[in-house]
Amino acid sequence: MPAISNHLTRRRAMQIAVAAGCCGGSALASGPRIDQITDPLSTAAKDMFRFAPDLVVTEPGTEIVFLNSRGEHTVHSSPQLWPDGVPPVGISAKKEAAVLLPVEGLYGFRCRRHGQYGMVMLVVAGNVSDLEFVPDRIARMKAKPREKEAFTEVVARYMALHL
Ligand SMILES: [Cu+2]
Repeated sequence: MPAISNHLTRRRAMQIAVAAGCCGGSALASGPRIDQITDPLSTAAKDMFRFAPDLVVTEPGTEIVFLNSRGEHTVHSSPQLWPDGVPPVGISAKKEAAVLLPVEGLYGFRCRRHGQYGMVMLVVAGNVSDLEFVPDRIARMKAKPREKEAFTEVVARYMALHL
């Protein structure tokens, strides 16, 4: 990329960041922010539609913010990977939406449209180390194989990185 173009891009990014900081007026949480991405240059469907990041480890009581739940992407809780007693989540047609994680546990999220291609993500709130129940829960999901694989992969990544 030519230097001038790079410079302009950075400058524009700075302007946007400053504007958001001074005048955004948002009452939303400042917790982890999850973007929803459509990448038409990707060669694999699982990368073409994705949450970024797709793994967040945080504490109970955190609010996370989902961006770009518009047009084609949604954020829906996965009932099999969801703490008991916590209300389900369904976000669509929102530029920005906060989700409170009230208790310790695993919070699985999927895009209702692209979950079948593996567009899922996992939030771990608290110190969750007993994951023996997870494979059975994933097996019982009413989901396409690719979605189950994606949940299995992200849970394995959490275990490898944090346990
Ligand atoms: Cu999607």
